[in-house]
Amino acid sequence: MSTATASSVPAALQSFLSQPKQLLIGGKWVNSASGKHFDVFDPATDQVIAQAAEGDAADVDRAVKAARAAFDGGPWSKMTASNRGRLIWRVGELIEEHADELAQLETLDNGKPLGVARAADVALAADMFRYMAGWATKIEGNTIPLNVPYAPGGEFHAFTLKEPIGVVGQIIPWNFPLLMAAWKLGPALATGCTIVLKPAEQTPLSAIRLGELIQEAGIPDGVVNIITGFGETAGAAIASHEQIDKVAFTGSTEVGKLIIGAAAGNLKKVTLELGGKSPNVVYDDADLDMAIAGAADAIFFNQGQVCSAGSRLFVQKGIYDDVVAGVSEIAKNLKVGSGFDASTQMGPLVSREQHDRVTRFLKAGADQGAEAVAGGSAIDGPGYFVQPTVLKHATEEMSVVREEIFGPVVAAMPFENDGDLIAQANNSAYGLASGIWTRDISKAHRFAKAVKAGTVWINCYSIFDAALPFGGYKQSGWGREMGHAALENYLQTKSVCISL
Ligand code: TXE
Repeated sequence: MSTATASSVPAALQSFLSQPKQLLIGGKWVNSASGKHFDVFDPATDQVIAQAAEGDAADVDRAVKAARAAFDGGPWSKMTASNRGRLIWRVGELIEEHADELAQLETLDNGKPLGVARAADVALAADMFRYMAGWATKIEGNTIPLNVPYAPGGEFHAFTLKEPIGVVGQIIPWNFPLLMAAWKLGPALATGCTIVLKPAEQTPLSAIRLGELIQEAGIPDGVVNIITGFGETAGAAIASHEQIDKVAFTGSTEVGKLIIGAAAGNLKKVTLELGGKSPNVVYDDADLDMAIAGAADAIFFNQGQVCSAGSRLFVQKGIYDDVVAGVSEIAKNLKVGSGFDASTQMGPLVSREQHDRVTRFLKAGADQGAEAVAGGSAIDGPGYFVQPTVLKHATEEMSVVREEIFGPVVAAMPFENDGDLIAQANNSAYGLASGIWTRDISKAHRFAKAVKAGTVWINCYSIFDAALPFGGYKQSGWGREMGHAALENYLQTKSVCISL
């Protein structure tokens, strides 16, 4: 591991950053009702780069009224599906047209390497809008033949209507700020819902810029409302609001449980994409070069701040030392620094809190007997950097194996055979993703069936596509995002039955 340095704010962003960052409500950019703002930091330098309006319950209420008006008889509800699809497609195009600027904004606000922001976050976000644009015209009910036992001889024509669920609240995290907004907004727009979106307080900037692009695309006023602010105030107000019909949340499992409680008031529908502690398995018959590089990428990508990160690395006994040495070698040589430095492979963590949280886990791992073969500590500031870390002698009861660290820290553990592997892999409260590296197709398929996880990557890791559903088993969440599965989250089915 070596450290790169670079300057912060790119010239192209200066003008955007110099304007006040307001809330988008009913098609207008407005101050928060309280007039308060909060600081937005560059995680690479610990410097304040902008101030965003601090929305709270009063602003959420204003946004819900705007979203309700746009849904209940507004132009959005009257628009043909085809025209809705065109506008959503246009959002995707505008993201592409502003890709460099959006990538810079993401690097500045989140810290991730610029190349990653451009190739992954921004490209996937554009693709999500385009993919969902196509679905707008393909939301269809069914005709259903009936056989009603207590109405012999009755003739009926029955069918289902698929209707948008209504006003949806969407609360998103800071690890892929623009992309998480796209995952949430895409299907909600395709189905004809209206939205109150709350970005994470650590990274509000790309969502604000996206709001401007959504307006430029011609999405009618009030369809997308954006409330920047904190979770305990603005987020909680969304989760409990009586006029919101559904809430979609991505974040910690702890807050996911709070969302469920808050949503109970009006029984709003809930989908959750929560934490993970995903097993990544290397068998001794794998292509080891590929598996070692894949295992490193599975944990160090996005500074390990990925809910599906391969944070538990299970390696077959005979090759354990070689694989641990290989992943450690990669970790030691990763260039850590500002995301704006072209040579940087790993940026800072997103915030002081996340930095301190990961550092606490590193200390707990060491105290409990895990050995850091690479890394093992924070890097001196000013930014929120930590070393890419490989832990061995990790055991199942350690907090570094049980809990989501959400940082560049992998715990490596040996396994003997298929039987203990499955038991170990499934020994987690989470079930978001998994990976397996083997040349034996039967082993790969057996694992894919037995592992309790929403995604299985075979001889690859962190492959995402707008068409491929993503979501969790167990305490990793409820429901699926992406693919046509995501549309169901935003639809109601109405049965219509006509006596002929
Ligand atoms: O998450 P929070 P934090 C995990 C990861 C990380 C940990 C803590 O393990 O280390 O969570 O991160 C909003 N009502 N993930 O504290 O608090 C908040 O404003 C309504 C996994 O940042 O869950 C933000 O918009 N909303 C993860 C969002 O929830 C509330 C991504 C996420 O913040 C709220 C992020 C409340 N009471 C963290 N409290 C993933 N699954 O990808 C907070 N929020």
